[in-house]
Amino acid sequence: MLARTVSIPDNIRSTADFMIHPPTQRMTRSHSNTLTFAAMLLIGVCTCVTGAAAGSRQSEPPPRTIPVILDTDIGNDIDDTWALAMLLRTPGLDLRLVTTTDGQAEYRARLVAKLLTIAGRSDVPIALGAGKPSGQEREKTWLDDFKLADYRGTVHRDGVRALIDTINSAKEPPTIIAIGPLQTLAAALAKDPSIAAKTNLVGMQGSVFKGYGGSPTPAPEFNIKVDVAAAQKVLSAPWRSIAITPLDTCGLAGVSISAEQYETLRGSADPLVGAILDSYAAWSGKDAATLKASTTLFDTVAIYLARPSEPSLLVTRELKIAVSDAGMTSVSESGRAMTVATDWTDLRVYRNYLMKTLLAPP
Ligand SMILES: [Ca+2]
Repeated sequence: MLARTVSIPDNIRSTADFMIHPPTQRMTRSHSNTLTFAAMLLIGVCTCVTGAAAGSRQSEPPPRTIPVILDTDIGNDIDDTWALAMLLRTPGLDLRLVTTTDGQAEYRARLVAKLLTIAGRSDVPIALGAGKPSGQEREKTWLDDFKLADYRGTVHRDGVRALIDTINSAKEPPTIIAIGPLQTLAAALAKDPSIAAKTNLVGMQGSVFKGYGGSPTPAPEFNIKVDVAAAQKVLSAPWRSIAITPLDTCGLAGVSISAEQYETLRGSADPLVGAILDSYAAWSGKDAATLKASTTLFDTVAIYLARPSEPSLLVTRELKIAVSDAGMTSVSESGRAMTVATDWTDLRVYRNYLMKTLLAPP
């Protein structure tokens, strides 16, 4: 793989010799045309459809900022890595804590720590969460010799306690963005049920009217079926609010970075973008140069759903959702009322939003 060293923030120079993809012309003519057309769409068809939409900075006040806790099984599917980077670049979302979930806490925390270090965000505490080991450590080779002890920020070994303390000490209600199986949140609720009433929950969870890949048949979704009891506990708890993006909206093949967009990312000199692409290559077990597009980026939709900017490209419905013992998340009178993102107004515009967010200056 062709690579070059890049300047990294002063506070992380000693941690590693980070490599990224070579700079190429930042934007080809075709990319430029595509983005120009997308900007026209944003202005003409749905002005300020997103907080980061073209023109929003001129005509809209900045979005209010909300404190956020990210609960992630990063290191399972690669989409958590994309989602964390997107969260760091999303206006209005102030990341206060990252908790891991679904076991393998050390491995997941190291991934978070390296990404935050590259992003120059070692101000964010990392907390090792609950769950039994469940899968391969597919991004392990990207971690090289990066140890958790290399992280200059705070690391909480008792992540469940750190989650509870962070919520209880928050001056305004935080939002938990849950993009993995729910063992850590279930453990926190078991220890201190009072946290629910102080917290908003946004999740990449479930499958209501559609299954994977837009299938008309709903299916037990991964984050639910890994620990159904945890999902039942968390998705019935008395949170201040619950909003989910189920497979109906996050599980579509179009929730991804296209081949053309991928080439634009490959040409970016941004260390965080380089880190995404390199860890994606490690995860896929392929040479970075052979990768042409992203996989489905399920978890990025939860980040989008959590942001305080309005209006949204997501169509939402207020539904009562119950989690069955088989892991189905179905509409039921006995279910918990929540906001469910069931459709997109324009998924192509979301892909452009993803790119704009990922390439935004830190
Ligand atoms: Ca995930």
